[in-house]
Amino acid sequence: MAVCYIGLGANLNDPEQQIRDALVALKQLPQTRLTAVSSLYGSKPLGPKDQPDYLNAVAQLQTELEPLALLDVLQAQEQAQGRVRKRHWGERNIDLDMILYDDLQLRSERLNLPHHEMHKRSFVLLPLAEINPDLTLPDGRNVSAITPEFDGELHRLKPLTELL
Ligand code: A4P
Ligand code: MG
Repeated sequence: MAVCYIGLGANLNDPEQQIRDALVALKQLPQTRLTAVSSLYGSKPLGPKDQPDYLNAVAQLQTELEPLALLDVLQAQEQAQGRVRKRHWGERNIDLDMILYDDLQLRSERLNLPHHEMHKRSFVLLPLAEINPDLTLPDGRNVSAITPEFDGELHRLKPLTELL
């Protein structure tokens, strides 16, 4: 069983419902258990500013799916929720990014692990720290030690634990 963290982001077509639908889908994945889910957070868009604010959350999975098989199901779920790829870092119904897969390090065309931007993103780090404050990041730092740098960038809106 691998422990894996998934970042969820949405800023179109009822973003809260998009995040909830994606979490329900994660819960139903084969050979996988949804073991923790962060609160729902609001954030300003990273990238183009002429797009709506985002809702973000992070989920923790235990899975027997291999990394590329997990990426396949995440991308299928993005498609199922009507994601249309418009522009880099642009608006979307749902974005499902694999943040960490155990401590696997992988660089390939389809999949980079850990997610290359994770250590710069408040909407990844703060929900991660909420789920697992003792987590050690790939650069060796403790997630809780760096989240204060991002205070104020993210608004905690409500728990999602009823989806567990
Ligand atoms: N890919 C490689 N590694 C991974 C991984 N670890 N997890 C490949 C998921 N996918 C991975 O992704 C492009 C390609 O990355 C995929 O084909 C996959 O094989 P994409 O999701 O189709 O395209 P994208 O999302 O436009 O590009 P990118 O670079 O993934 O953008 P991000 O990093 O996902 O950022 N602002 C706020 N506040 N909150 C957000 O959630 N999200 C984004 C998107 C921009 N601004 C945001 C937010
Ligand atoms: Mg993405």
